Amino acid sequence: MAIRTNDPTQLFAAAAGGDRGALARLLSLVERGGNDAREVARLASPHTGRGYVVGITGAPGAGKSTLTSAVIADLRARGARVGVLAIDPSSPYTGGAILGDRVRMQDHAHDEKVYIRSMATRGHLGGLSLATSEAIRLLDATGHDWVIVETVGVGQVEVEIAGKADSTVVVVNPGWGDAVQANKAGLLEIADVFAINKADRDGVDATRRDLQAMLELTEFAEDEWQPTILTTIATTGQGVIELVNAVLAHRTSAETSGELTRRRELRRREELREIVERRLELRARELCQGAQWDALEAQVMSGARDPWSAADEMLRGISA
Ligand SMILES: Nc1nc2c(ncn2[C@@H]2O[C@H](COP(=O)(O)OP(=O)(O)O)[C@@H](O)[C@H]2O)c(=O)[nH]1
Ligand SMILES: [Mg+2]
Repeated sequence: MAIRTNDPTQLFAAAAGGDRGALARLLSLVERGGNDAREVARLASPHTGRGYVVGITGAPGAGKSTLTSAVIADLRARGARVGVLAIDPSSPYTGGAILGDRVRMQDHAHDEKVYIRSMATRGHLGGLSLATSEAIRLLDATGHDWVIVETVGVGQVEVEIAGKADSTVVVVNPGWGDAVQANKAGLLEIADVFAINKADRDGVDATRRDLQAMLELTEFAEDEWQPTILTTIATTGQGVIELVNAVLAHRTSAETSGELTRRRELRRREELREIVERRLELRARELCQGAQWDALEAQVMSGARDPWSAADEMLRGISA
């Protein structure tokens, strides 16, 4: 029976028991931000750490959604429960890209053990980045063995989001320059596995050479993971088993070396810092208005007062 409440505690209990409707509502609370989102974070936190987070990133049209769909099929064949977040900040409101993602993943629409969500982040306190962290935490805490996060790897925020994963797959295409573009976007640094997708097209060898040449410029420590480069044809599923195996190999390596623990600790620390910064930012915006502000602003504008001491006076109120 569908649950008809917006109480986070009840919703969380239902979602943990496999109720997808309850999970959908919790994710909506997360997207909206505010007190309910905080409550969801509080409820989910103690139950996290079991799910494994895989980021799939790359340029628009590289085949990320098609590849994600094929990866879901493989993980399902291995018996796993899978949650997917499809994030495209370049078109948060039009829904165009999101609709495309939906279509490409609709093979799994009726699978009870697959949950796919397109993220919209209107109004969330910390924007896309914090909302994504929350949503990952929620999917992890509600029993998803794998959480796949599809992001467009263009732009600093997007690359940051891609970096929230335990393993990151960077999708490039054959042909001259694609690997170079990925490098410029900062994707080389976060890649654990490269998938040269659309390997049914010309130029696979050139792209592979480009990637290898760029990786050769990177210094790797002796026990450090060196990114795997492999080829896929997402539309037929070719190479997808190998891709999942490469992610599993990276997972094993990161678990053994302690890198996974280190990455997760770093992520939590970054998130904490981000929350503090966002809240201070909001508080600052609140401070820069009202009667006291107007008076000080007028004094500074006329030159009667220097801006530093005026700022000091305003900031005295910040702890209140
Ligand atoms: N020829 C070919 N086309 C592909 C392959 N993978 C994806 N596509 C096509 O590329 C287009 C973009 O794919 P999509 O998964 O939406 O890319 P995204 O924007 O990275 O998520 C679609 O028309 C797919 O059918 C592939 O391996 N080979
Ligand atoms: Mg897509």
